[in-house]
Amino acid sequence: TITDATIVSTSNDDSLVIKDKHRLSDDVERIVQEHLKYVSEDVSHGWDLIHQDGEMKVYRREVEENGIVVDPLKCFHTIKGVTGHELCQYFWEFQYRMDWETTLDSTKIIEVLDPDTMVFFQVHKRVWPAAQRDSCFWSHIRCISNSEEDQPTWLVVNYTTSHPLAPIKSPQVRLVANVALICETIICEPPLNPQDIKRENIQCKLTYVAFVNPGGWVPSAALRGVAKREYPRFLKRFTSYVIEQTRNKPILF
Ligand code: H15
Repeated sequence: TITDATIVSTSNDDSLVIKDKHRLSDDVERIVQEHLKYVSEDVSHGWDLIHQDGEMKVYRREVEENGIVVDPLKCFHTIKGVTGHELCQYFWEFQYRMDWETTLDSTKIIEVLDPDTMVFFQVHKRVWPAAQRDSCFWSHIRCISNSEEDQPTWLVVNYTTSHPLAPIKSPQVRLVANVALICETIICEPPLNPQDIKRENIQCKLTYVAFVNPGGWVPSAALRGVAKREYPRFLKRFTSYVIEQTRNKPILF
């Protein structure tokens, strides 16, 4: 029976999926919908292009809250030879994280809320002249079918939450974040038979957005310098990693 405690959605192959709700389901739903709305807002007003390298563009808006830098960040990239499902899977799955992350000392799963939603506790590398940071966030992966013909949109959202298994222990400071990776697969010059699609026929349009509050004062120039260096570095390293990992594997649509 389908009750208020279940969520009905469609999976990648359009079959119905029924999931039990959990204590954070409503939050997850709200934040996912916010990102889907926000992703198509353009960056022509108020955003500075802070880095460009080929297809990769990194924009930021300078914003401070009580003297703390909380600059929203929006990155666009197009990656040849991989799908949105593949990018999102490698970004979301715990087992690959330390292969591509260079800004972490550790990561662990502290709760599994449903097969697509985990709570992580991470300790970040101390990268600027300030106390070390940690983070606790739910991480959710989702496939959204737009129409019968189009490839689905895949996304991962990481959103700060509190958790009894992750108390804040000073002097460590907690980062507050709302981050999304949103991916759309494009089939170029599609062969007549879909079975014949090769990696050279696919590319993926990626949007990565991050709202990160450092959780305490950090010198503005230092923080902005770190962000300007580290986000492009992350995008480059992460996407190269996925290309490398998937090269000789069957395409995961
Ligand atoms: O998104 C990235 N990494 C994921 C998976 O590890 C976690 C991230 C997150 C960050 C903070 C809190 C919660 C979740 O979504 C890639 C992150 C690249 C980080 C580039 C570093 C920018 C440094 C300035 C921002 C503050 C520090 C954030 C690490």
